[in-house]
Amino acid sequence: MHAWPASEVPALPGKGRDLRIHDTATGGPVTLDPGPVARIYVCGITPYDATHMGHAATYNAFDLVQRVWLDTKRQVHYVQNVTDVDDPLLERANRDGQDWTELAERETSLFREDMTALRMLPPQHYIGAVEAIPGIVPLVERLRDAGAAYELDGDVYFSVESDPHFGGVSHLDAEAMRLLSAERGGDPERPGKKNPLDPMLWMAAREGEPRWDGRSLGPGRPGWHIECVAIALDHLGMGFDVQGGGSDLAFPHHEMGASHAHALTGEHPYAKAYVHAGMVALHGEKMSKSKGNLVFVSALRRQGVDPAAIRLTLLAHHYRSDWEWTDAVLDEAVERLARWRAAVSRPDGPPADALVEEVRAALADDLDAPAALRAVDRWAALQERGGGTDEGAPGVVSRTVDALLGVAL
Ligand code: 5CA
Ligand code: ZN
Repeated sequence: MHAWPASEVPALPGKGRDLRIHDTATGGPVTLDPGPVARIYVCGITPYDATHMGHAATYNAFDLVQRVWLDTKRQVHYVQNVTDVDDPLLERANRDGQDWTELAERETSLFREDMTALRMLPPQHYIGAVEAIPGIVPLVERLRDAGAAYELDGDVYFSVESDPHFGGVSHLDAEAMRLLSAERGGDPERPGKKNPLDPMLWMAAREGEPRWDGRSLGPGRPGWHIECVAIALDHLGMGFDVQGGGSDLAFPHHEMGASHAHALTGEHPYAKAYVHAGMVALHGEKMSKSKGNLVFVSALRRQGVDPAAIRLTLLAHHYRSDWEWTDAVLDEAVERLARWRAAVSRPDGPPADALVEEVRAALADDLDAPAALRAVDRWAALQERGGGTDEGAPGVVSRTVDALLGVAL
């Protein structure tokens, strides 16, 4: 699949800082030390509805990770998937009497437009579940042949007990895992499973549903977790730097993904850090396609809201906190954007060197974007009061905000 166009990332004076970030698996901060090419996998959308602010907030967090790395002069190898075949997508297409491939294509196109408008850096590899199937089938066969998977009425399940590290990403107790598994695509109630938590790797063809050649597995379609593992192992390999997604993916998705990968390769860890963004809510509840309480990026764009203001709204919240989308938080961002634009529109202003370092320090410390915004606010306030005559300082501020925060002033 093609991704979307990249906006340019200006180079900044001085030296970038290494990223210290909260890792769900260890429950604390880790300082990442990627090689010259940092490797990141971020779980992509299931394209049955448009991009909402929750999605945008999560992708914003991982865009910042990349901008911090780029500032250290590393290259970034970024992979993202599109879950372009799965139960919720097929159910929505069925409900609305439309072709599931057309629905997926339409929503994926809209996602690309939204990501472009928000200046999110594109992945080098943007891979659909459907195009990954030829790579998924042999992995499921290998897991089965190694005794890490078993068949149940034609479906193939992964045995969580085959991985001694199982549980090491989310650290939940058995009851919590069971509840979340039922809520998030698992089937703990299905009789005949070795462990109720065992997730499906390959689903035998169902009447009226799309199917693919599964070689020795028979016709069917892939499970969700193996999709991301197949794509990540193919393009990044084991031990990549960051596995990213919203906090609702820690269990079961990232837990199962890590287990699949351990069982397949005999290596540990799958990712050096599991990084999870908080949930954005609307009217007190997590924004979700299934509940329909959504604010769409595309709808705001159509109403004429500047994408830079949308991005500033996301940046005003720490990526790990859960927060509520309101008109007021957007209004604040619109005002901030206007203040910043006015401040950089003059040829000179207060010195900017310290600001570059403040923004760097804030982001390197677990992506503290709100602290970065406060630093820029302080500079803009000084400028407003006529606080300096440094030639070119506004240009430096503008490039800093662009390079590190993805906001074009
Ligand atoms: N296709 C899978 C991942 S492989 C999936 O979870 N798709 S999704 O469309 O449901 O979500 C895409 C990304 O947005 C995930 O990282 C998810 O955790 C995140 N996300 C979904 N809802 C919210 C929300 N309300 N707030 C923050 N992030 C969210
Ligand atoms: Zn995923």
